[in-house]
Amino acid sequence: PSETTNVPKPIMTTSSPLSQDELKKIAAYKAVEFVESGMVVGLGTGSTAKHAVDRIGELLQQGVLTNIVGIPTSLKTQEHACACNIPLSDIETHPVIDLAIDGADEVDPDMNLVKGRGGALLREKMIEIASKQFVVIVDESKVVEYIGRSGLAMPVEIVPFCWKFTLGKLELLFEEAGCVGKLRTYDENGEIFVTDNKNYTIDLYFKKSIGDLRIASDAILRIPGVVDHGLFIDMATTVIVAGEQGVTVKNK
Ligand code: ABF
Repeated sequence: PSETTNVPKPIMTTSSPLSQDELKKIAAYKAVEFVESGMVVGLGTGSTAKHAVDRIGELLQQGVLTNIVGIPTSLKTQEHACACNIPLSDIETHPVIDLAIDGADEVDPDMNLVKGRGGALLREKMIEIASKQFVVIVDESKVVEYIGRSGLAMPVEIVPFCWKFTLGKLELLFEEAGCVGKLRTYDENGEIFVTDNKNYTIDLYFKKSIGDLRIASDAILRIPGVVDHGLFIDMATTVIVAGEQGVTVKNK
């Protein structure tokens, strides 16, 4: 059974609404309260997770936290965590992670997630699956009734070889959901986005629900050319949502 606690909003300096970035920061700071000295910590990617990395760096600097080992989920996070003087390692050296903190693009009522719009889904999944606790941090705009509800992309990382073939197979798989796949590019000039693992990303858009998430996940992974996808099913152990009314902490 899940447990939900409402924590009062920690920052109330003005009556004006908090920006989305302020909400992300509130969620991130709340998650860092779960970090204890001596822990191996998975460091997420994206603008929300960046606040958590900043906070861990700050607490290390102040001596409030000691002996932390960070496991970055992307090259970008690695660079940023290095700049914050967080000692880093990887899952070959630390195959068991105490706690990972990361953002998400969608969170459903069962704490299933869509991730990967930040382009780092594969390393995120490898690291977060290896984590005893996985704390997801979002502002309230990411909370959805069902996966796909936001109308935003569900990313799939694929090998570059004959990518149009793989894109076609993905569209066919979700034909009934009105799926359209788009190869991710950096910008309108069409330069293809390349992941940290030298792969491509297909963003899938659906007109209808994709139904059972486990069936969808297994079917995507059976397509040759697919490396992994942005559905994170039954992985989050805690979801922290920051909204105008305060912070909600939901545990599995
Ligand atoms: C990563 O960053 C991704 O899995 C997710 O796609 C994205 C969320 O970005 P942001 O925190 O910038 O909204 O966690």
